[in-house]
Amino acid sequence: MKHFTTIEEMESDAKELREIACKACIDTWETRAEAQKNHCKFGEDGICCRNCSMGPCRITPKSPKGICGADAHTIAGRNYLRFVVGGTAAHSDHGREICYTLAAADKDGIYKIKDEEKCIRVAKEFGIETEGRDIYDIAKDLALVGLNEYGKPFGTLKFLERAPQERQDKWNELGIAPRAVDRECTESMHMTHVGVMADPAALVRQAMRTGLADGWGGSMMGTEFSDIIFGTPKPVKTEANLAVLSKDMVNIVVHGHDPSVSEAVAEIADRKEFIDRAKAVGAKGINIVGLCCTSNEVAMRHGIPMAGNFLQQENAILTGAVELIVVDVQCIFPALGPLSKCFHTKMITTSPKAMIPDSEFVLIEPSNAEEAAKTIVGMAIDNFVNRDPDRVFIPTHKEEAVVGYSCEAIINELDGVTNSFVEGRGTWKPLIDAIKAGIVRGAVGFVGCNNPKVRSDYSHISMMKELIKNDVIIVTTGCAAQAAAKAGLMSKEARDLCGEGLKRVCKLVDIPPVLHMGSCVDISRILVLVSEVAKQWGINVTQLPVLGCAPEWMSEKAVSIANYVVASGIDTYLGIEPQVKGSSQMMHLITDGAREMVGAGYVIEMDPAKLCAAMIDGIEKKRAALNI
Ligand code: BF8
Ligand code: SF4
Repeated sequence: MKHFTTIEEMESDAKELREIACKACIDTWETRAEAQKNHCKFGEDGICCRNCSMGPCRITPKSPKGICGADAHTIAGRNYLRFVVGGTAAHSDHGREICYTLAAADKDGIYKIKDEEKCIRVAKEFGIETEGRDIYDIAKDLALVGLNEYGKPFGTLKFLERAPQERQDKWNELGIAPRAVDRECTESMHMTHVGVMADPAALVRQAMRTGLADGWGGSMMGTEFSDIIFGTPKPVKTEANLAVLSKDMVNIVVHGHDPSVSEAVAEIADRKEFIDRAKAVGAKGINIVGLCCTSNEVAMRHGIPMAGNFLQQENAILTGAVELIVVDVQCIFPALGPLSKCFHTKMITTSPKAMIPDSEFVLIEPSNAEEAAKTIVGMAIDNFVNRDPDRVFIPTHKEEAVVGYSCEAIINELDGVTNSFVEGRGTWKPLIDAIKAGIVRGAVGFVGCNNPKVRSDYSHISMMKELIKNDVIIVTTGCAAQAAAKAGLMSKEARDLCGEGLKRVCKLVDIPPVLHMGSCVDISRILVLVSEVAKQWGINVTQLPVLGCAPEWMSEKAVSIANYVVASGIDTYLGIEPQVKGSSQMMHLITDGAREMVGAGYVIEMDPAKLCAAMIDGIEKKRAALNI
């Protein structure tokens, strides 16, 4: 059997890079996490409130209420909702930027319409006239209707109609169908202001509503409109881990989330005049690699290699081989600025929303993207001569991966095995049949970040291996997806790690057992997948042997995601505790209480082996309830 990079090998690479940092007297997340050890207990338990200046108030047995009378349940509930708002705002504001990119798309510009069919399909869904119209006119109208989803005064979000009727009815019954994206964020901030909402159950309902505005609103627009502009992903080969950096090319790292930035940089770097410029300074060419979700975006559409996930961002610079790192928004360590100064690396920020000390700012927006990307790629090339070969250490581990499994791409692969029965074509029927027959026991949407509170990537990799061994197919996004890629789980050879049933299906359909569905906003693809499977199966989402899992999550976005996944009817298994432990009512509300409300809730377990066993058990229970 092929050797798959082990977690120990990855850790040994990281250790060598950390030693480089030590020698250069630079801190890294490991040293800072050590210095932050013994986190504030009130913060961890969610029972510190600083929502007004009578406080901060902390809940203890001696002082069970804040000055205003808010108790642990109210305070933990408010903090939880504010966490969700942060996540929804981030994802949705990314989605909003994509709307503006779509509005600016131009057949002669750097942003074109690459998927016209999808543009027309989504425009029709939004009630836009498409017959006989120029595709760019349709795109502009679609962008405007999309932007309106952020602040429309009446109605609920358009994409909610994609959900099964049972879910839509449930959301209406509970009063949690999100209206406009910005309205839910604003209302949540209002509710958590001093002297407003004090009922934890209502705070949890609003957390779901706000989360749903992310998943079925901002994120879904981010995904769909990105596909229209940059192309709907199709399976493509790539490589993952730090060894994708090149010792003899100009290395440019794209990091962040908004593909408008990375696509422009990648397109310019591919032009002959820039490749020639790179050769003129002694490099063999230009090597673009990605970090975090930006990496997922460009890997899915162009096969651009993935240098790593969240806790690997500093390691990329520590290789000493990066000429330039260009970032947009989200999950970018401020530490990268000072760190880049210790090497020849230039760090470029591009969004007025995310400026970082010790970096240079080059604004990228739709109107100047081409020129700005030229400037940035030019800066990287000019910086190649400043690389010190004696300070270069690029670890050797990397793995091949096949990425780019959008829903459209998976259906296309499934069609490959349904040639004989035409009625199944273009549907999820082959997957449903495989699950019903028990060849595939179920599916897990594996998502989320890295978190220094747990061994980096260990939960992702060990749990995914265990799940595929148990014939559970995995769809994954975000930093979890990159962990899988680094461990070789997105290679076709990973079939050898599967149980007999899943192995057979993967061979037949010609897919890896862990399917890369993109960045974190692309969890909206998983919502569509699960909804369509439920509809075509004729059962509710809550009945499907399908689970969500975020074993190493850390961001506000992750909690927003967890809320919409649960509210969409999918049990979600967390390996890091949400910060509400100080309230027994909140702990109930996000687990069994949520199950009573929406038919799904969290399962929280810090031990990855136990978490995984609970998931397999959860899948088998759902199967038993369906008599399959
Ligand atoms: O949005 S998985 S660390 S990179 S938050 Fe961030 Fe978490 Fe990674 Fe993408 Ni998602
Ligand atoms: Fe204290 Fe209440 Fe103000 Fe919070 S809102 S800081 S609990 S007084």
